[in-house]
Amino acid sequence: MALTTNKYILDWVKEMAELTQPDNIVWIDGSEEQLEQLRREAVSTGELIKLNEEKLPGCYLHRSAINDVARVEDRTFICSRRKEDAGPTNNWMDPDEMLAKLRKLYNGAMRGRTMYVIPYSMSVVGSPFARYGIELTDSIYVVVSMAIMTRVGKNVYEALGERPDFVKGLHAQAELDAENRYIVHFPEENTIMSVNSGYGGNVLLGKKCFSLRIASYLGRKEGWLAEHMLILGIENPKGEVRYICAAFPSACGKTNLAMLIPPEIYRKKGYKAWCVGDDIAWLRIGEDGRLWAVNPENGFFGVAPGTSMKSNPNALETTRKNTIFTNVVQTAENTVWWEGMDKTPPRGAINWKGEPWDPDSGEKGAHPNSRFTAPAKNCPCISPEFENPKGVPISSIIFGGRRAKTAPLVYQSRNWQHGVFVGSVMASETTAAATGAVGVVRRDPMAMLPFCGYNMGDYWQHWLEMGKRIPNPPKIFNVNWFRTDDMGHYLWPGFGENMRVLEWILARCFNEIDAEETAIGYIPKLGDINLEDSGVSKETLAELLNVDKKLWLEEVKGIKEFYAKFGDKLPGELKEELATLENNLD
Ligand code: OXD
Ligand code: MN
Repeated sequence: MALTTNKYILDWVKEMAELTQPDNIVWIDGSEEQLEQLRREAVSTGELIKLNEEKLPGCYLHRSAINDVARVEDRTFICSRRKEDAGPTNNWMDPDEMLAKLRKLYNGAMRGRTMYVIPYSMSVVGSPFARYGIELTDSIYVVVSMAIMTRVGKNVYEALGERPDFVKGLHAQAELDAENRYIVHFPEENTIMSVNSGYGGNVLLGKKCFSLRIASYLGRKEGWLAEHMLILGIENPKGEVRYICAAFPSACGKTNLAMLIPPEIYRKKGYKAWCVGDDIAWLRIGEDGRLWAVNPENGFFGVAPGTSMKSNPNALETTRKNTIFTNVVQTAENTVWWEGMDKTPPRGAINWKGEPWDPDSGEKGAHPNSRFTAPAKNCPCISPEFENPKGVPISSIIFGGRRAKTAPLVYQSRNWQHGVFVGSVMASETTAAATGAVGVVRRDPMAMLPFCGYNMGDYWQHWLEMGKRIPNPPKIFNVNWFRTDDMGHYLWPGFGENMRVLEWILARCFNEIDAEETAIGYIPKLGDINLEDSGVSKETLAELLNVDKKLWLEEVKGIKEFYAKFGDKLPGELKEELATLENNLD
């Protein structure tokens, strides 16, 4: 029975059911009873595998189809009415043409199946930040995963009332046909359509599709920002908590930084770190003139491989109950394993494809993009402010990527406009070879390349406009944990040691410390990064902070090439900043 009287929802569900023709429609109410019943049903069909209840209570394993294991950027579309509104970094098709194509794929796609109607909220239901969505899906995996990643429940209907401003999301697994897989956004219609996939990033529509692509579009219209950023609070010995947001491309350690454990010398002094979010931040200007952030999600969809007691004990602890694992190794004792968890791969285990696996075969047991979907409240360092509907005030925005050489360990932009420039030219390299060969640079502005729901040039302009409206804006920095020596060895230990850099950043934000000016911005004075017990020498720090003008002139060339794609949409302010950089390097 329908759980709402909202006419817009009822009409849309009816229309989509007529198109996809499910045998049944089940309205999800968010109750534990209903979710448990669905988990049982999924276990009976093999869609979920119940894991060892003693070792991993409430945990399940899911295997996606072998051809369906990652986000598909080449099949992801922004179908705005005008092509120029999608811009040069997005795939675009005329919305009517795309709809005609999709209708054929959805036609009868749920025959013999059940359509689940999931009401969900991004952010705390009823809060000023909250935005609501309804996802229609024929996958129980999606229902139970959405119940971890978002706030699912009947109260969404109450909060929405009779209003039409919810995000419509339609997902059908159809044939899981990779040739006809589409992840499509109609920003002007508040609509997302996903077909022929069952992989989380393509089908948990609250995440990338809504909270970044649609929300970035809404943010521009309404004067706020939806960003691919973690949110972290650093508590000092006086008990003050200062918050940062940080944007890094995939595989640059966002979840690790979000759950950072400060080094012992900091813990002894009373420093603590609190995770507010690991992937998405919605940012608004507060009444006090600062920028405030909420994490709209309610869980973590983290990459499993590499997560260990050493790299991220908090993440590992987060996954010890009520978690859904996707495409990891299933051990003989019905627990999970992945590469990088420890040094002893299990014997007699089953690989991500569901086949018996021999660790000596040279084949990986877990898929490199295997995932955990875990409730945020499981995280040992989850911030007490996680549920605060107002969010947290942001002192610093940090951009970063993986650069073997060019970018120093840390530098500060001169002001907001320069900071937007720094974010707009963000880049990350494919992993450098051990010989020190430099990888291929991919530009990934603000780590939003695959997630910006409109023209990236307009997006930069929006950032610049926001800066003019924030009386007390966060200071903007760039970090690079991945700088290497000429042999290709990392110079910086990373992980918890990154606290040392955050300490400098926060001290800069509160005008507690001086800095040195360079051609690219401010860098720390050599004595101002605490190296006690870090194993890093002052000489190494000097190398980490070195700004090589020759490399930066090369960088300028790359930026010019990238900027040229945006034509008239490139804001004049960014052209100015590029010219200033070039001048400073002369
Ligand atoms: C990503 C993710 O791909 O967070 O960025 O899953
Ligand atoms: Mn992400």
